[in-house]
Amino acid sequence: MSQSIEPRTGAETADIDGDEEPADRDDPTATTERVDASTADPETSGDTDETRSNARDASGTDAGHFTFDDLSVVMGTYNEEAAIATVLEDIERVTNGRAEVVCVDGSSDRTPEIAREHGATVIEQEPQGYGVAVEAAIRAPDRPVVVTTDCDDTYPMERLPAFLEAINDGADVVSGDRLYHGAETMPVFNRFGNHAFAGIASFLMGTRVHDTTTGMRAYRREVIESIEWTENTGLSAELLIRPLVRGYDVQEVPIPYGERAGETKLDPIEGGAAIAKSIVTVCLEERLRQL
Ligand SMILES: Nc1nc2c(ncn2[C@@H]2O[C@H](COP(=O)(O)OP(=O)(O)OP(=O)(O)O)[C@@H](O)[C@H]2O)c(=O)[nH]1
Ligand SMILES: [Mg+2]
Repeated sequence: MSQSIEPRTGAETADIDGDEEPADRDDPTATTERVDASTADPETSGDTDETRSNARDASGTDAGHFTFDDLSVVMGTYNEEAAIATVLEDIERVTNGRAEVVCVDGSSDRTPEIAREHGATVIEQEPQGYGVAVEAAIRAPDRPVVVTTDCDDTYPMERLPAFLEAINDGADVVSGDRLYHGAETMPVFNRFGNHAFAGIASFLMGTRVHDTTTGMRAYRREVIESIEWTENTGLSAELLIRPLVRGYDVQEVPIPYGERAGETKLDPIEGGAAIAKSIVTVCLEERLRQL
């Protein structure tokens, strides 16, 4: 199934939740719409989280009827032996084995073997950082909807139906917001940094966003293919910022965030500095592009 996507002109200054931060986050019912996953897959739905949208009116625009057969779930995998079986089993269960799974792998442990045993397509690549792996993983399949995730059991694969449903309702990008529910399993330094990144990006874009560095998002493939990506450690922020400033319908959906299984691959100081630099660079590039 394929659809043509045009950026929505005039959405550049739209607020992603249309309201001030404190009121909205304390009272989600005030400004949010709900995502009902039931039409994506009745057996695995049940998501009740709220969706914050920058779309003034998403009705009737680019709505589709994608199923799990149209979905690729992709990830970079780097020595994720402790988590990969759980992550792939969750995807299999939630999508009834219908989603395609692609892992771009740089591991020296048994991660790629476990991935293949679970039916994933494995692309081997020297470890070169998060963004190099994830961009390759996003580009490898050709299904029209792509979901990224980390292979560390932190992200709720149970929400895949809700993400797909939001795409079917007209979203171009659906972004899992880990900070909405507090992200208590996230190290305090990272949590502080992620709030700061969202604040900086919001200020520079003139649009409120809440979690710029989340690893779990759904994208329409055409959006991915229409934009040139430049960042590595900061790719996650770039994948949110460029579509948003260009007027695509980007929605943030609150998600729970679990404890990481296995070792982190991100150095908090070095990685954090790289992400901050990416956010400033990408926001300024996109604002200049608007002139
Ligand atoms: N192939 C490949 N995958 C990578 C590389 N760096 C990170 N990854 C994967 O990218 C995903 C994100 O890395 P994480 O270590 O979870 O980074 P993070 O989410 O910022 O940090 P945590 O809070 O510890 O989860 C994981 O699935 C990693 O295995 C790399 O150089 N190559
Ligand atoms: Mg992670």
